[in-house]
Amino acid sequence: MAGEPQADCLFCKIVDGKIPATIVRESETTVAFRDINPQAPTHVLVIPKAHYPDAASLAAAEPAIAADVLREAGQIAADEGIADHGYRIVFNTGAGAGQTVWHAHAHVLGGRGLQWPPG
Ligand code: D5M
Repeated sequence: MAGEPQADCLFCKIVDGKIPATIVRESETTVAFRDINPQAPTHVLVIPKAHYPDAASLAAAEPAIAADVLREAGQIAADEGIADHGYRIVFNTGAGAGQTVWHAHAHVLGGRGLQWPPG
């Protein structure tokens, strides 16, 4: 069923505490943890606890939780001290855009200059 945990999903396992992660924030509906392969001095992933394969399907099914993900991303940027200089929230969507984990997640990136357009 949509939103239910998936046994073979890495990020569902992090939500369940079955795989360790460096958790920086948690809310009723979200978890945020440091990316294992950081691309910037601050690189945190914010995920919904519910399983949806990407950000668009999350927003379509649970718009309030999608908003929670964005609010948490903004709070993390403030807490990490990257908000004043500028930071990026990225939802890679689809393999062609670099998505490798099929559980919706926002990358929060900052602490260095960020180029535009992204690669
Ligand atoms: O982003 C998926 C991201 O997930 C990628 O930047 C690595 C990160 N990742 C993968 N495994 C882990 C664990 N175990 N902890 C923390 N971060 C992890 P995508 O946009 O799908 O390419």
